[in-house]
Amino acid sequence: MTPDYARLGFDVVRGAFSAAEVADLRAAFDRVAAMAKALAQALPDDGPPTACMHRGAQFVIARAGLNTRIHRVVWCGAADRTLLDVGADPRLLNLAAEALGHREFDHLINQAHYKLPGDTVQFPWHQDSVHRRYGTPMWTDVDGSGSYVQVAIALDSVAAENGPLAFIPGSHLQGHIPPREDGSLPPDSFDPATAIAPTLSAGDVVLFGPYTIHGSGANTSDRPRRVLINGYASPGANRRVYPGDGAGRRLRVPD
Ligand SMILES: O=C(O)CCC(=O)C(=O)O
Repeated sequence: MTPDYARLGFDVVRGAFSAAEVADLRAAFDRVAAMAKALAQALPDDGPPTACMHRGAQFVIARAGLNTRIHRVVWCGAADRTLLDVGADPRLLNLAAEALGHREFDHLINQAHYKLPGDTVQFPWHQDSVHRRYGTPMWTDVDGSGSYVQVAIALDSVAAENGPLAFIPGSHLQGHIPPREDGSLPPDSFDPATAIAPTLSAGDVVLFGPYTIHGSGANTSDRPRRVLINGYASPGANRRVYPGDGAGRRLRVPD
């Protein structure tokens, strides 16, 4: 575990992916976005975000007139092999190994976030432990420090104006915080004024643990803020079946 990951609950690895690799991932995002657009034609105008399974991935999308709002594409790699393969990239697996202290994982999350200009998509402050179903029979923190790590690859440069991921440094030290009935975190559990939103270049990677409070606001710029997110769990932690063909596959750091 890097010192920053241990102290802050997140860390940034600069230049993990080359410009050519980023170009391939962007092309895959474009192919998946074209699928989302075609699927959205069947949705009512201005309806709520709707989950549609297509080619083994779950598209959570809405239609606004001629525009498609892509909230997320869950297990996107089922729909586009390039995105699945990068989830097994040794660079990511080595980061997960360093964070979790072992070399084998259940690959739970392989998710595309687009945050295109004007799409208003945002992610309120939360801990990923809630999404992993902490506190239910579906999740056990087998290693006592979260048993999960999430790694986001930036496909665009990220700054204040295009909806950066922001983290509350040190918030992971509180462990899991039971959310309120509406799903929000208790206001006394963190101070948003302390948030850090790392500026990223395309190809940088940011990793964070399941107890690190994080979120992101709307993209108010005229350029996208795409990230590919992969999430790895310690074997034995998860008992939930995730949407997507092949989700939850077992991966190992190559010898
Ligand atoms: O893409 C984002 O800005 C938010 C991602 C996030 O909150 C998550 O993956 O848990």
